[in-house]
Amino acid sequence: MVSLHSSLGTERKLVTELPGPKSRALHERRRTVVSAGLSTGFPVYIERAEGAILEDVDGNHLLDMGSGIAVISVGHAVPEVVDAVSAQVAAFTHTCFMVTPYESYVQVCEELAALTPGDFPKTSALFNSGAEAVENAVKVARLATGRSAVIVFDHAYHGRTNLTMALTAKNMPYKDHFGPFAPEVYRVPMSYPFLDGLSGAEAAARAITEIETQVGAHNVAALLIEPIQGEGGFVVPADGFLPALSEWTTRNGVVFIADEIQSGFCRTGDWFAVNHEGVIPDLVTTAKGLAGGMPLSAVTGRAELMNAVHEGGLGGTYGGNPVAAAAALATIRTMRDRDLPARARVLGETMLTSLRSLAQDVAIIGDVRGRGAMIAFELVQPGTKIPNAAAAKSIVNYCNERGVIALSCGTFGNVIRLLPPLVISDEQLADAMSVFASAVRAAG
Ligand code: PLZ
Repeated sequence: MVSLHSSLGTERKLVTELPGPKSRALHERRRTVVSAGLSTGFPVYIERAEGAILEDVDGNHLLDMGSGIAVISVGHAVPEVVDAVSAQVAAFTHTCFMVTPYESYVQVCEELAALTPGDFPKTSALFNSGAEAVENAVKVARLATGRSAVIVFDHAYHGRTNLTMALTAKNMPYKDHFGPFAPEVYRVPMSYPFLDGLSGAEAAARAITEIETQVGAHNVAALLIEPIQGEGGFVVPADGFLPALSEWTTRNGVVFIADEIQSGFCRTGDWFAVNHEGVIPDLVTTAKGLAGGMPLSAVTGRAELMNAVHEGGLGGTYGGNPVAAAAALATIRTMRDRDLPARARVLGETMLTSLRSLAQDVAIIGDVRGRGAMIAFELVQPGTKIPNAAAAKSIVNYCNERGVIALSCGTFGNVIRLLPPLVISDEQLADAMSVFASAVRAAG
């Protein structure tokens, strides 16, 4: 039984090699009962966590630089969320909002309406996973416009369900042999400044020309985009790209859907990544950071679109579950009280400064980019832009084996992303950055 009261401390601390003997035994046990279709970034089995520290079953304390893929922005086991969730579990865990509703669902929707950009009436519907939110945003856009085509981008990631696999760009591991995929999905080029060298306006014109010539604006229900791409490689589009697309959608009656599932909720130093360029989406999908680790997602947007759906057209057994809703309310309160957007900006400056100085000494870092606490570096063959996935793999392994949980991403698997909990301390971040630096030097 895990003690709920003793603190884990704040430092990385290794007491066995990683993975330790108990983790190795668990990993062996899993083989007989867990589908081989699930990958494992690093097979250390976790027993407890606090702030930015993970404690594994062997008693090692690891520093979390991935936040469970951008979920634990408020930190692990933060008291505000623990208390809210515990109280809600004791009160009631489920009724189904479609059967007998409860206030916390309404409160989450009030928060979403207030926090998402745009000064107009907004309504929301709550779901469980990011993929489910994206699917529902597309349902709403199709119904509201009476059109069927959906525009997505190179390097996009939107989920693993049938429709969202179609929306996702990368074949392996997400799509291979899982087709046939949903129709009426059209992919156009993304703005990827490091690789295409185009301005935002040029990249937008390239995408818009493809849409108009290959699909026809009047057939397009929605344009769906991650304002900063996540799985695809932390691709930050050139300035002006998102505003130009947004303006084009408005002119053509196309629903602009911002997928803020990875970039939203303070991650980029603002509540949403679109805020940096003043872009106002018609619909926003959120999940991950929204509920401090509980499964919750949302579609939020213009009331006239969201309310165009016939009664009963949106829903699900668990969507907006009361425990997840309580977690979201506590998470949002914590983000506000601790001004986590500001903290994300500070963390981002520290990470960028450290990575940029490293990039001057090593030839394998081709690009350093990101915003707020969503930072990445892209690894290349020295002197070229040819992807270097082997270097990324060796950097991730080096960090993991030293107790710093690191994640890669990118269509070519050659990008390392840094996604610390926003409550990580300066000392913890300095420790993590020094391990990343040694890892890069070893790989270079
Ligand atoms: N949209 C922008 O980042 C989830 C995927 C991990 P779900 N990203 C992590 C994996 O390999 O499955 C994501 C995202 C963006 C949608 C999703 C999908 O969110 O909660 O995983 O369904």
